[in-house]
Order: sequence, then C-alpha cells, then structure tokens
Amino acid sequence: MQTLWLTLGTLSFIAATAFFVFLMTRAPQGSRHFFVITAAITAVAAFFYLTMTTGATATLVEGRIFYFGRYIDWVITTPLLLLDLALLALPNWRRNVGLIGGLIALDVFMILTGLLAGQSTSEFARGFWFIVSTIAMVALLYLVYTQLFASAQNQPGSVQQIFRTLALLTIVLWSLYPIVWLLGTEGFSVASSTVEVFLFLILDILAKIGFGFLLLTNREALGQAGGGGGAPAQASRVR
Ligand code: RET
Repeated sequence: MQTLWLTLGTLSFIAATAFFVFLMTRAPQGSRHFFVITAAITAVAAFFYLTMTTGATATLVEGRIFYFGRYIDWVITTPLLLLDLALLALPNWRRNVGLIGGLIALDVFMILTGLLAGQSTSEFARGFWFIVSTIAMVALLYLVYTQLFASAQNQPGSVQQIFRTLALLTIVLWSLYPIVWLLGTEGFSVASSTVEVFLFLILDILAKIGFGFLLLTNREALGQAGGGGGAPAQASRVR
C-alpha cells in the first residue's frame, strides 16, 4: 500500500513538472524564473518520490521504515518555495538578499534538525530535535507573516492578492507537517506507516503542485511581479 502511494506521488510530480514546463513556453514576459523555480520543485519531488518508491532512500530504524529521502527532497524544495514567495513579495530582491538568505538558512536548519529527530533512536533526542525544528519553523513562518507580508504591500494589486493566498497556504500547510510527523511512526505511532506516507503525500501535493498551479496560472500577477532582478514589469514597459 505504501508503494502504491509513493508511486502515485512519483507520477503526480512527473505530470505536474511536464505541465509547468508546458506553461513555461507561454510565460508572461519577465516571469520565466517563476516557472523554472516551480518546475524544479516538482522535478526534485518526483525524483525523491521515485527513490522512496524503490527503497533507495528508505532504511530501517529500530524496526520502523524511515524515509530519509523526504528530508533531502524538503531541504532542496522548501528553500525554492520560499524563493517563489520572496520574489513575489519583494519588488527588488537584490536589496533584500539578507532577508531571503535568513529565511532560507532558518528553513534548512528546520529540515536538518527534523532529520536528526527522525533518525534518532533515543526518545529524548527525538523529542529534543523535534522541538528545536518546530521553534525554527515558528520563527520562519512568523518572518514570512511579518516581513514578506509588509513588503508585498508595495506590489501591484494582483501580485499582492496571489502572494497573500500563497503565503497563507504555506503557513497553514507547513504547520501540518510536524503534526503528521508526531502522529506517524517517528512520533507517537498513532498512524501507521502507510497512513503517514499518505498524509505526507497529500501535504506535498498541496504545498508543491497546488502552490505551483495557483502561481503559474495567474498570468496577470506574473506579468506584474517585478521580482526578477528589479526589472520593470511588462505593463509599465509597454506604456
Ligand atoms: C518536521 C519534523 C520536525 C519538526 C518540523 C518538521 C517540519 C517540516 C516541514 C516540512 C515542509 C515541507 C514541505 C514540502 C514540500 O513542499 C521535519 C516534519 C517542524 C515544515 C512544504
């Protein structure tokens, strides 16, 4: 059953990548980087779902199956998701390299300490790293909610709107990951390994494909977002 969900994940991410690449061929001027980043996110996920399906990135830790491939996927894709959000919110990313770097550093720290929690055999270490990782997540989402929301205020209306939708989606979905982790085999084992794989699949699909679909099909906002190195948006160039 787990293999079924993992295979379904692999296929979904392959299909999403193909769709996003197709959308790239008709990207509004100046917005190509959003398509490249978002297609890279689903491509990386497809690859790591494949490695989890074949067992290449799965191992046994004290009798439970531990899919460390998830964490390699997340440590690559979550910074890219944050980059998408930051480029939407910040009219000139060059002036905000510190903020973007800070968000990504916190994010990588969150995933790596999550990996430490997941692979630990001692209950104390699992609990300790889980708490450290969760604190990093709360700080990260708080920064998104304060700093990025504030910057997005200066963006054109359609960009502001899609930023708000995607940022709220991110805050809600990301907060559910530690809950699934706690319910699953790394935590209290309330859910079986199969249920855990299924729940993470749903979250991954919403956080990567749902996110990407909402962003890449919003041509109006993409045309107006000036995140690509501070180049003027297409609309203002035409006038
Ligand atoms: C873990 C367990 C330790 C505590 C915390 C976690 C958070 C993970 C998150 C993952 C997000 C993944 C996404 C993937 C794909 O799009 C590592 C589960 C806080 C927030 C968004």
